[in-house]
Amino acid sequence: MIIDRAEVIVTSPDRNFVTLKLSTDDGLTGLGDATLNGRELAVVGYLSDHVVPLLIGRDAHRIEDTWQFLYRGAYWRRGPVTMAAIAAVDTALWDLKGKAAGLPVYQLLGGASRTGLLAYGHASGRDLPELFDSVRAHREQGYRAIRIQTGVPGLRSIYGIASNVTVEANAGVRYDHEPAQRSARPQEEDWDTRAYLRHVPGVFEAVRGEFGPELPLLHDAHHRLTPIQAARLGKSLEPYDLFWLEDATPAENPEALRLVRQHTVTPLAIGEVFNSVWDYQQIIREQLIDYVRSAVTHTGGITHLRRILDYAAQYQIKSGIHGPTDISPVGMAAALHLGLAIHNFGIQEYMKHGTRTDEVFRQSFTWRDGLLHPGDRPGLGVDLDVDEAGKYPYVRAYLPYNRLADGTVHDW
Ligand code: EZ4
Ligand code: CO
Repeated sequence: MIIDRAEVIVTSPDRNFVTLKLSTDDGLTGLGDATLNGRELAVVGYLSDHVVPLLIGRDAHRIEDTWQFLYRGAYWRRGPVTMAAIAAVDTALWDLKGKAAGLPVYQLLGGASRTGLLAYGHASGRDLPELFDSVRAHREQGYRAIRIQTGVPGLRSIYGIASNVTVEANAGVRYDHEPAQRSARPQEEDWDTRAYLRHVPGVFEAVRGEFGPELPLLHDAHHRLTPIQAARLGKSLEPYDLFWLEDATPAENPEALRLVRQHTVTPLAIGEVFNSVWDYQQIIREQLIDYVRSAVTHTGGITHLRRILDYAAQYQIKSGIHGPTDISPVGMAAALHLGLAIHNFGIQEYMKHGTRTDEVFRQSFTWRDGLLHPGDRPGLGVDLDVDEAGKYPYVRAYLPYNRLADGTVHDW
């Protein structure tokens, strides 16, 4: 199984995706997701200019060796661009190995540890009536766990609220919680931490009042709080029994979670912008978190995320693999195979992709009774329709950013 072709495919059906496609001399193909939201072309360059030439002629069975060769061999280790590129190679090699063995990837990882993966969706609303409608719509779609994001009075637009994009290039396209917007420059949003901290507990009180105590509820603070603010939020949300509070503080300073932990028993999740086991080392060892949020796509692939999750398992820390729309169907499939196999699965984030995306990437996962399953086709179970992908060239898109009332740039 010698790699004789490697192609980097960029397509933008509903949003941009970067996919690595490896072909072997015995006629098999494998896919890996390398999408880095808002910085897609950096990974395209890393792969095309520096990695693809090294892959031709390699034995596709040697997954661990290829991982170590790309990681240690680059000398410049870690970082989102490098780790997304390595992830794409690693994922494509697992896809190939599954196809060569005639087995779905989860079987290669040890087999199923459960019948399906509990998944949560993203409900949001600018106000309570809109939020309640969104929660109801998600329950009708079968979701058994729901993330709650809400508008804050006085703030125009903030992270996590579905909106109709008004920029000309994308007029009329509804992005359900898809923050990257197609435009020449990033959108500016506004932020006020005190207003947010005052507003959010009342929203959770109302949601519990409307939907009862059993529904698992999640919330994402998206790195915007200081440690003491995050501690206060965690404490004020305790009566509403959150499944988790996500990204309470910025990722650069993970030991900030120590202070948060001292003050609240609200479970903590972090890691969507982490990219290696070393980012997690201290907070897993000190048991400062409850859920690991990394995506397969941004954390060096199935091989490396498995390593992080095995380490986390020793401390009763579980998976909460990142699954927003910027993870392609290939990256999602990798997450589902990994989540089905590991013992310390927690929950899987699941946002539906648009119909054009589903025509480019033909998937075989199932969604039944609130549970996801990757399916039983050999490999990852995703086919890329190259002709369909070719209809949608790259479109420049950026994530938004925040400014405070006085004009200061704030964490988004
Ligand atoms: O903002 O994936 O929990 N999910 C998230 C996402 C991230 C986007 C960034 O690309 O925080 O919505
Ligand atoms: Co998040």
